[in-house]
Amino acid sequence: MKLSFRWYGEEDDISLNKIKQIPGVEGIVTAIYDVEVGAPWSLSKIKRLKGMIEKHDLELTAIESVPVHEDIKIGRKTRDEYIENFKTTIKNLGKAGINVLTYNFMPVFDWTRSDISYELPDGSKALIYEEEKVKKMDPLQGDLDLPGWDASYDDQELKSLLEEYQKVSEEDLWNNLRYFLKKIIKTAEEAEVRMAIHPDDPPWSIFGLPRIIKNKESLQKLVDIVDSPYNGLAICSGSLGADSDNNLPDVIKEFGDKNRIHFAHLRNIEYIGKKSFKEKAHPSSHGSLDMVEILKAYYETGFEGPLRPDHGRMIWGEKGKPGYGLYDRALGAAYINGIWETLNKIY
Ligand code: DNO
Repeated sequence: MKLSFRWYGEEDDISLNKIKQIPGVEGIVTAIYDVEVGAPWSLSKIKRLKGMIEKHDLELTAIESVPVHEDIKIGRKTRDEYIENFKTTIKNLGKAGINVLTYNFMPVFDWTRSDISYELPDGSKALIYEEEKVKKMDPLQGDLDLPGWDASYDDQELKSLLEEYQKVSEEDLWNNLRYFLKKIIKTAEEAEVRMAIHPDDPPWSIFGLPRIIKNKESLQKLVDIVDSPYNGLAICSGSLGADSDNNLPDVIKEFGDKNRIHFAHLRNIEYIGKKSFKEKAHPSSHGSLDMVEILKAYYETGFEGPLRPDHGRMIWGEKGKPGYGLYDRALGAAYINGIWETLNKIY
């Protein structure tokens, strides 16, 4: 694996210099943030981004993410134009030599929590998802604003979008995803860009919206849509792992052996109810997921793609983007690095 770190571009308070100082980190995952959702990414912008990263002796190991326009997810008539734009972005990424593209197919909202600053007993602040609280949340009231959410809608637009989704069933969403993949995977193959879908986070429906990428069965359904290694997965331990019925080492072995995992996110959570969890520090001793077993599964499948620590808590008084401070993620990177080094020695 290539140990990587997420960076939010030039606006990020955490500089590439600082990231470079984390032992073992060799890759950066990032995106272009100043292009409107649905518009193509130009080759010059991509090259500029890549150049900035390489100047720090780091490698741009994955794009996270290219957002998929809602017209594609809803299946509006205008989707073809956005699919063409997406293809242009894939081609340009390929021309720049960037080979992993993460995306997701979650309607309207990306990852969701009920509180982004929940105080743990040690005084650190973590993200938490409590089903009862989320049920009472009104997305139209702007209770929350998370880094993955598209903030470009005004209230009216958001309201009509949510209304339109009332008519979109899970099966419709699958059909729209199928339509999208059938159109883009050939381009991805030609450009040598591996598509990696991120699972829904959490892996169940929220705010009455359909969510479909949530377990082994749905991952299988996804890879079957187009039988190509370029139609692959980003496995996020914290997202899939939020459902305790998902067995992560088993999922990793299954799809890793088939060369369908192109990107890995490592995060620990602690179950506090059937559909409720707290985000915790990375070590297995702090949460419900066994990180050694998860990393061992990647190791055994010969995983060579980017792997990054996912969300961290806010510790030592740090303030920053929810989940994306420096300190706790750096501790996570060091922990992952230590396990990997050990696996290398004992195998
Ligand atoms: C959350 C992230 C997600 C992820 C997208 C991928 O922290 O893992 O926002 O980047 O869902 O498209």
